[in-house]
Amino acid sequence: MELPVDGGLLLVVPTYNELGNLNELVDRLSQARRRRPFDVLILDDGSPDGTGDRVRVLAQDLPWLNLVERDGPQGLGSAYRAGFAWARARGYSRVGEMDADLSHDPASVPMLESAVVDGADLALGSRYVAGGGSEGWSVARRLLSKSANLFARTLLRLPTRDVTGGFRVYSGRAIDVVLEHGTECDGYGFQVESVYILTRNDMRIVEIPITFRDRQFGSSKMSNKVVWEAARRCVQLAFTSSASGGTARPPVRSSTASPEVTDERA
Ligand SMILES: Nc1nc2c(ncn2[C@@H]2O[C@H](COP(=O)(O)OP(=O)(O)OP(=O)(O)O)[C@@H](O)[C@H]2O)c(=O)[nH]1
Ligand SMILES: [Mg+2]
Repeated sequence: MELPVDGGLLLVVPTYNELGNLNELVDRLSQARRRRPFDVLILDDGSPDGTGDRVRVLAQDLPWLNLVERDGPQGLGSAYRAGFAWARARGYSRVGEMDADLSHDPASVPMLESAVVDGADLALGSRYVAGGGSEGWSVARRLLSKSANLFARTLLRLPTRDVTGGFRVYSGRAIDVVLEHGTECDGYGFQVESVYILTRNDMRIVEIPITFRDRQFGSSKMSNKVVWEAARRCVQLAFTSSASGGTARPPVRSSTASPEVTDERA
């Protein structure tokens, strides 16, 4: 009988113009993986500031650091879809996501991964459970985050407190479900879509308190376009769900998962 092999964790980190954060990010990832080893994929969309070039140099001495480069900015959601498929095609059993701007502390990666090893399908770094929070944000930015969460949670009837947060570790089967059902958003709406898909598929989501810190270097890619995209998608999903009496699972679209993926271990 073939024994199940644990393919480990791949942490996907999308980057666009994050050169000012890169050295510290890689240092802190190196430290975190001493507690529990994991691999990292930086998915760079042709950053004009040379982020991709710098990652390529660093990766020469760090076998756990991988780089995928695309031509131009295609959005966070698109980067994650590509990174998730890359991970599963290579047999990783867990997949994480984290921003490159140090808003998420790499030291928390092992804690999130442990929750998945212990049986969660999604361990979500949460600002909105006891012990979690955010630092350095303006009142307006705080309000935007809280209202976006309230809007999505209410409309889609989601029990998860922080549905927009992007510091997460998924089980392999959760990643496969997200890839199979398909997501459309390219901004933070992607995070909401993933929670929605997993909730409707009865997957186990646990929230682990984290402190989010506003970026110190580089600029935010948050825009009105991204906010409207998320709002529109929530309304669309809510209508699809209520048209079917609230019992519908998200519509299955053509799979974006690589056909090479045969790993069912989670
Ligand atoms: N590959 C890729 N990465 C992106 C793109 N847009 C944003 N990112 C990265 O996604 C992560 C989150 O982007 P941020 O600009 O910090 O946006 P945010 O965290 O949603 O918003 P803030 O809370 O304002 O920081 C960062 O690591 C960005 O570099 C993109 O089009 N392509
Ligand atoms: Mg950010």
